[in-house]
Amino acid sequence: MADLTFYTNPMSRGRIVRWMLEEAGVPYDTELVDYGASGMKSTAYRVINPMGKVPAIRHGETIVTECAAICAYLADAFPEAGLAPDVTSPARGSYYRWLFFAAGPLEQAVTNRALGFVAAPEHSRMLGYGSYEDVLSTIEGAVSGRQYLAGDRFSVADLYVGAQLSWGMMSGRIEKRPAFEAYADPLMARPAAVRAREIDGALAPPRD
Ligand SMILES: N[C@@H](CCC(=O)N[C@@H](CS)C(=O)NCC(=O)O)C(=O)O
Repeated sequence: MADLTFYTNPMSRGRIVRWMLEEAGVPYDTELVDYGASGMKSTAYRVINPMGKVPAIRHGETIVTECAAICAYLADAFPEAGLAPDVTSPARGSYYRWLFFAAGPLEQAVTNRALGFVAAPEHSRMLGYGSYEDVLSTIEGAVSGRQYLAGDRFSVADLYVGAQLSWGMMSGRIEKRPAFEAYADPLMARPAAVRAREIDGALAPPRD
């Protein structure tokens, strides 16, 4: 039994963490959690995540929830994988900036829009993401002409932003833009990303 347990469902944001685990190249056990009362919303699972949601990890005695936090935690817990800029590196600024931007404003703007919540323009001051349009043009500016967001090598910021953009475009929640595709497509072709998709694809229920 590994010291690291990954709680997930193959049809969930857990796919982002699976990719991260495959990039880190460390041994882990997977515990599949079903949607609903007997799985994610059970008393037993709420000990892991009181929100009753996946993904989550347990590393020794440490429990981490929230995709972006899990990925950042794993990068620091397994530094030999080289998935985060050094804490003293100036690239750490861009690393935090885009990781938090994608976990907050980008996710909220895209989800709210997909669900049909339309805020009046005068409410954009109160909304952390301002507007969907501003969020998309900001992230477009960040990725345009760049292979990586933090310094000159792949990091968790790319994994998380790339996953959001790629799966967002695939589901139609994020409009396709050439800059998004040019940035995200090579990330999704990384061997660890392909491996992660294969693992979760095999665990997912067959399509009718
Ligand atoms: N902010 C969380 C979102 C987690 C989340 O909403 N997960 C969904 C699956 S993608 C879930 O577990 N939904 C089950 C439910 O709420 O009943 C993260 O980034 O990890």
